[in-house]
Amino acid sequence: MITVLAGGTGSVKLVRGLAALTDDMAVISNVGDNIWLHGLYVCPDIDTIVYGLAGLLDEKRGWGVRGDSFECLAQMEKLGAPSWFGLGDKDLATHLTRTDMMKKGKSLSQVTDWMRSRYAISERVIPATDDEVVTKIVTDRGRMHLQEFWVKYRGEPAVSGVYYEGAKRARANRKAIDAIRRSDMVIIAPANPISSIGPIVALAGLRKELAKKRDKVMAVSPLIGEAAVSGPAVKYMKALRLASSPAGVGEYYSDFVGAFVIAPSDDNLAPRIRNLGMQVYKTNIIMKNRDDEIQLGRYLMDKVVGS
Ligand code: FO1
Repeated sequence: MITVLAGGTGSVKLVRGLAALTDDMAVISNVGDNIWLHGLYVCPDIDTIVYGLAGLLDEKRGWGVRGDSFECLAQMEKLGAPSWFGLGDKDLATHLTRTDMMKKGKSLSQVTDWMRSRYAISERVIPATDDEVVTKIVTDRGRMHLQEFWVKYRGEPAVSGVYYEGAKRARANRKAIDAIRRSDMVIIAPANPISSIGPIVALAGLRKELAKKRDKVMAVSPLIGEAAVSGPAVKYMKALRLASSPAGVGEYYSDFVGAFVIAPSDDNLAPRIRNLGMQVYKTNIIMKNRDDEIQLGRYLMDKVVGS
């Protein structure tokens, strides 16, 4: 069995590649970018993974439902409601139903499991916690929700810190802990280390469980050289005084990751990463199409079988 720790846009490609190769996979999803908007609970990373596995994802944007319209949002704008977050009409059906179910007492895990069955996905998608953990960005325009920083302000403000509100008192999802325990291998997807993986490993119960099987935990670098494959990873890493390179990501992961996969062009960083007590593997980590996704998935799976 394989467990993947995942964010959204960057992670879904690898999750899809692995899903094509195994029937026994659990995905532990980040919840730090979940946001209450218009009275609805929106869970971007969970939805990106579910839509991706269901073949519904808008591949160009990397979020939302393919072919969606934005009539409701346009009408809300006319009514003077905040419209900075692009909620599509079909996507709204997910948020409406989820919020209704949660208000009637279902947990986020139960709702996510329901989504998986409605969208006919066999992989388990497990929110890292059922409690609320919110990724907040400290900027020169004040502290704000990650979505405000990234979408409303287009990632423009200067960043001096990142923290996970609620993470200390949140309980790690029991199912996520069980999945890690039962797995032959845990893979950390090439996601933003600070805003996608950070909120997951900020949960003490999960971090402890990963550290216990560190030699079976393998991370794929989200960076090649100094450039983030997607998103504002470099900006967050600089704020946390981490080197904005695969070596910086390695440092951030070093207490719970035993093997790190980097691009061949980052070979020069391999000794620094090995010094952190990690094995280093080099292969193509850019996934431009389905073949690349499966190829990287197979490469990672072979490492476990071969070990
Ligand atoms: N990202 C944007 O850049 N602009 C949007 O308007 C936007 C809307 C949106 C709606 C639903 C959803 O699930 C994701 C959405 N995202 C949007 C992506 C999201 O902001 C982030 O990329 C993720 O939270 C990071 O993983």
